[in-house]
Amino acid sequence: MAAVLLGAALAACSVRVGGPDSGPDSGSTSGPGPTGSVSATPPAPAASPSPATAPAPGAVVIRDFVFEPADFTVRPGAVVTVRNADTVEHTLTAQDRGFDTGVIAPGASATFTAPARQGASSYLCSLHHFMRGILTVS
Ligand SMILES: [Cu+2]
Repeated sequence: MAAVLLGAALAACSVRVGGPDSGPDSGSTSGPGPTGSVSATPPAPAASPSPATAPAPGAVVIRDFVFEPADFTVRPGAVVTVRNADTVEHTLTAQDRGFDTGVIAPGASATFTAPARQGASSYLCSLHHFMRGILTVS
């Protein structure tokens, strides 16, 4: 550690970036060395992807007879996960039957494949027709 600090201090001194307190030039630096203007900062690690704690885009949760979110957008042909967080069975079914999760048991999840064509599709729960939403493929 001390060698690293000394090397950094010497390098800073050689390029004349060091501050006025560059310390003695001998190798007997006692105590904390010069702290100012150490340009040898370690390279920052590559940006790591943030952990996906929130529901990923394309994930739908059914709760209290409501699709959350009811209106959402996915890529063409995306596989969308639907989780039933309710206490009764639900489905997520396109009105034109272009996609359908089938019956999802309480606490279970299912997937469907979004249409390959861009556009908006109305969907509902085939068991509770008042549950509605719009899937947009874009
Ligand atoms: Cu339902």
